[in-house]
Amino acid sequence: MKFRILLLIALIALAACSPASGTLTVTDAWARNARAGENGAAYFVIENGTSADDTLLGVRSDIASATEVHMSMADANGVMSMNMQESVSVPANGRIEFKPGGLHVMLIGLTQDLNFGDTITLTLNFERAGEITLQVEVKEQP
Ligand SMILES: [Cu+2]
Repeated sequence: MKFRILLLIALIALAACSPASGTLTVTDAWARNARAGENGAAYFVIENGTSADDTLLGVRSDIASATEVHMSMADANGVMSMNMQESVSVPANGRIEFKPGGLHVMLIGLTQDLNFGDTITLTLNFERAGEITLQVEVKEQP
């Protein structure tokens, strides 16, 4: 009997510890190296572990004059262009990958150099999950 109670407690503890269960998480963040005055770019993966749709409403940083969400796309001639995204939908139990050639955070007019090994702070604002602050390392594309 005592053993059974302990087992039950252990199971409850395990359930409570399991990570991304029922939450929205942002992982695998990295940023390109760039010089002050240039534009930088940052990438990450959003995983919505909840059963409700969410929306990324915007991103903030304090190291660029403007921080925007862009989508890169190629036209029929293979010429790449970028469109600013007012928001990005993150479906329930869905995964949105920001990566080179696709969605990215554009750091427009960097106010400082971004050197390999540096860490920058990005704040993502979600409709449901609220604000998520990320420490983003400047590094080679993983
Ligand atoms: Cu861009």
